[in-house]
Amino acid sequence: MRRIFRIALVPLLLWLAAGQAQAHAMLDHAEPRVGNKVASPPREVTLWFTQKLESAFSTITVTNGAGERVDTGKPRVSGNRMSVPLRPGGSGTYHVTWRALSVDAHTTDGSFTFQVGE
Ligand SMILES: [Cu+2]
Repeated sequence: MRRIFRIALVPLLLWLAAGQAQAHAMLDHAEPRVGNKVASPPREVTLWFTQKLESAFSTITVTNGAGERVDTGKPRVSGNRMSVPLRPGGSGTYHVTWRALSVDAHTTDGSFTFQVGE
């Protein structure tokens, strides 16, 4: 009895672990694109994820070349997309830091940069 239970349990746990890993909201792509250069300061930053997001607790912080915050606060979440408006921040290296709570209640975070040139 105990042995049968063990045989059944191991594949079940592996299957659960694989399912959970796939369910995390990872960054799929962004606009402006990760590492790219754009000519003028963007009016917003939009991120697309591999999973739908919960709007509460999902955040985007953007700083400009001078290290000043240029995001205007709470991001808009729609399905697997999250975006935040920016105020004018001039040229330089922009840093985007994001934190995402996916609908399966797992949190992921990350950061990337893009360049704004004249
Ligand atoms: Cu997950």
